[in-house]
Amino acid sequence: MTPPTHTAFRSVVALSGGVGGAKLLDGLARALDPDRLTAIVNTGDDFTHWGLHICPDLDTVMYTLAGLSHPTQGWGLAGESFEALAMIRRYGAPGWFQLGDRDLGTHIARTLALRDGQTLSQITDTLCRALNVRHPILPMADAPRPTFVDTDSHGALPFQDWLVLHRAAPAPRAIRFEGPPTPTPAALDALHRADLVIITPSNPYVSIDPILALDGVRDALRHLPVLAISPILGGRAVKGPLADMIPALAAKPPSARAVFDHYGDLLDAVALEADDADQIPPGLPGLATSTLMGDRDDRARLAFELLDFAAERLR
Ligand code: FO1
Repeated sequence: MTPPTHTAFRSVVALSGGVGGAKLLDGLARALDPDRLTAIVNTGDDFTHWGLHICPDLDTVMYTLAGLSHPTQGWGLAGESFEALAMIRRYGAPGWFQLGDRDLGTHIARTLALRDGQTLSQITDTLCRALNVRHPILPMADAPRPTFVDTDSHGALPFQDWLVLHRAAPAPRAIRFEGPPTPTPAALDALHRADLVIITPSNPYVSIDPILALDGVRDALRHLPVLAISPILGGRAVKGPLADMIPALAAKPPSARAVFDHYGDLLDAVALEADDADQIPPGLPGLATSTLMGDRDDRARLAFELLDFAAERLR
């Protein structure tokens, strides 16, 4: 039976990157009606590939909320085929980024609409409606704002080159964002209307920081209750390169505490894996629970726990 939706907050905004953020959003979307939840999604990972505009995090969130995402990989579509990729590789063209055949339809539709002069916000809304995603998914910015990873061994690498082409092997020295730091009007408006902000368990350096670095976002958050969920469990990242990035960028071992310290005084409460309860920063309310989010019910269970906890401790 579907549990009743949560009504303690009028307007929850969740800041999200790809896979971890998308899973929690999936749970939150079951706990909150569409007029009570807005996702602001990182677009720093976006890039042009095969002449197409690819938005990995927006697509991961959109496919996940549509119930279409790949069950184990997290990104891409379930039951995807890769015939176009095989052909591209046969021609010796760049085949390091795995775009599936159906996924290509999304990138083509988006690229055509961008060429027609639509904004990324408008296009994302159209794509979400077509996939029956009812909760608003907002790109953090309409103009490109690409993330670069500065490395000693390979110089400055565009994010997907670093993550996928080089398998995140070159140690990052710094993370940089280029392009105008202008949030979409809708994202800023959502933050101004919010009564709770959730920082989902995404990578703080390359998924959440790009959002926090936009004009007006940190200022808006300072006036709001902010709850962050750790993407590090028992010193390891569930997915992605974060556990190696923390020592490289912050000179400390990977831990939930290192993530919370990175966000600093923006946070009003934290949630983390039960075994990591000793990592709750002193003076902050902390929820120690199971944060792994296996199936969809587990995601909803965590979402309700987080909202109950926030209602009790942050209002
Ligand atoms: N990640 C990979 O590690 N390898 C890939 O070939 C790959 C393809 C891909 C295609 C579409 C998409 O939406 C995401 C894709 N991702 C791939 C994931 C993506 O690079 C990262 O997970 C995100 O940018 C990080 O949040």
